[in-house]
Amino acid sequence: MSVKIAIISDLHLGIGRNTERSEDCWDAAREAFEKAKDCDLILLPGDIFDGRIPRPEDWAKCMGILSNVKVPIVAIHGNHERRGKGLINPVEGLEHAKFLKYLHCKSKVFDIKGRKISVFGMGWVPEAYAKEVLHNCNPQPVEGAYNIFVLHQSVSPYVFNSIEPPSLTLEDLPKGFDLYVCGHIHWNVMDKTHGKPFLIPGSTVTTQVNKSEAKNPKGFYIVELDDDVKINFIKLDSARKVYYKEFKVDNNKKISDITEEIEEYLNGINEDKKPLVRVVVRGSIGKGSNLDLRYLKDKYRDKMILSVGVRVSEEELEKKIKLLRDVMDERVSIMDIGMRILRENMNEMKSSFDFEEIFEFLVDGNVDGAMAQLLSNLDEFVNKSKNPSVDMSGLQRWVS
Ligand SMILES: [Mn+2]
Repeated sequence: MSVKIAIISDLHLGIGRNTERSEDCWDAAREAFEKAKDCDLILLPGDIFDGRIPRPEDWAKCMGILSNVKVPIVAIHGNHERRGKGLINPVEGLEHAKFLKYLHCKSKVFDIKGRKISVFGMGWVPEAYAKEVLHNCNPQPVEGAYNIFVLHQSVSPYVFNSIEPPSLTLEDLPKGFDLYVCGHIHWNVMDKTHGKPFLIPGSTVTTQVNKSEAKNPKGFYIVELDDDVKINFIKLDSARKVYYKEFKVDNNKKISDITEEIEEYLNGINEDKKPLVRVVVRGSIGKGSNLDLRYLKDKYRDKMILSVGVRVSEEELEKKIKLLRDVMDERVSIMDIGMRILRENMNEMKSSFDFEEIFEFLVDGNVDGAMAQLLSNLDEFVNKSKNPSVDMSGLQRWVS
């Protein structure tokens, strides 16, 4: 008898609230679970929720969906759900309510139709630490089981965000597993490592309108274990179509020609459900030319959800704009940039502070926790500080 495992990743429940797309993540989640209902096990490789502190409305809807699932669910947390030490992340929250089994640096064996299925899970950690954490976890396959290894990281060559380079490559994943599964990346991938399948289902909902997401359908995997292993990608019909197109311009092109070209392209798009359309204009235009395409969004409002990017500038400036855009698109980058700055500053002060812990307290708005952590290290800090320019008077006020 065959065993079917559904792998549904990056549901991002709660994304796009108060926008035209607020129901998209829920439509996708409902469709995915509906299409997975004859499966025997459901694997969620992180970013179930879009936020680390979901709103009650999102909890309620999510639990409504999960409460209809009759088979075991196993999950890890993604970068969107990670919280500091000692704090409960929302995936753990779902485990407390018995909706699923939560794994972080551990495994769980399921007995399904007389077969042993072992899942080893590692939730998201900042990319810089992924290799070390993986090494410390020391994942081992379970003998006599079908062994699945699941994580939520960039795994080179599959990189979510160029700001945060991966420390892991496909080759670094632990040997001896039958199937490797990765969340985090929002487009679907079927590759191999150590001679076994490496699957990225991609997100069920479009989070960024870019080239990769435009040419790649939304959906999830069903892995069917019989005498052999069958892997099927199940497309989601509820997903909005995504269109992405770049227009090149140069100094010789007239503004009216550019707008005409873009409108011609937009006029050719016709979908029942408003598609997500992104148009990007690149190149350089003559000094003083005013390329303002904001009117397009209103003009096509009834036909599509349109965003327009105008990237006409010199190269160095363009790089900086890209960095800013990436930062705006992905919250984790801000966290990582923040953490990097904090770490650099603290290294400069030659302190032995646990900057990561302090940063996590700050991210969670727990200023008291951060302060307590600072104060507990203060004596050591004062003794060790070799930097006479550090003004300690402000901090010492707190301990006196
Ligand atoms: Mn994600």
